[in-house]
Amino acid sequence: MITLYFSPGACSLASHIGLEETGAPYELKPILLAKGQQKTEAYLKINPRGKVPSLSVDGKVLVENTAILTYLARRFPEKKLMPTDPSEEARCIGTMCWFSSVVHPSYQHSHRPERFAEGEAAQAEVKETGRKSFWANCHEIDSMFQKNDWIMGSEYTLVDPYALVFYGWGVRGGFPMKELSAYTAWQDRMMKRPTVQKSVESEQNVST
Ligand SMILES: N[C@@H](CCC(=O)N[C@@H](CS)C(=O)NCC(=O)O)C(=O)O
Repeated sequence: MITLYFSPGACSLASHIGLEETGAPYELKPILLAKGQQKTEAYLKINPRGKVPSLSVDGKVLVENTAILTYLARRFPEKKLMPTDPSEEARCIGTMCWFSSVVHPSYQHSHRPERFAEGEAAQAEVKETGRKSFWANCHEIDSMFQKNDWIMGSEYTLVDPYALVFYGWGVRGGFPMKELSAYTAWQDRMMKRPTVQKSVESEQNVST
């Protein structure tokens, strides 16, 4: 049995779409960040870091989108969700590592400055620096689509659902995402995929 622990609209959406792409049966367990459910004793037993996503596969827990998406692509090779050529696969992993270690933290700085600095002035500075970095990162993502239909090239991969998370956060954070024409055209393409629609809609239907 495969179980995904997620929170609506969080970065776990990437793993949720990834799982949907496999066509395998799975169950969803909402962990509502807004209600602090990631810090409950029960969830900390699953992921002691108190973060989503977590993917439980027959009782073995995997964490981190990069690891989960790579696992799903390898576990279901017939779905061709990531290249099998080692250097092409490494290019995908490299982009996901950049998402996780640079793009995601830049949004966190702009959204949750109180986690990184004490005092109003310091927090305002962290927030402003975070906004600038996040916007620069969105421009870089936009440039990745200039010649390609999908983020890694001509083929859809599980790196695409991860890039969707940041588009959504950009909209939510009031960034002028429509100015990024290639990223926006790709987002429209993504939203036409039934797997993406299903995952996004099911998260919107979770009562928070
Ligand atoms: N690098 C991790 C990031 C996980 C992460 O920070 N998740 C956030 C949601 S977007 C979370 O669970 N935050 C809860 C908290 O920090 O209390 C990944 O990609 O899986």
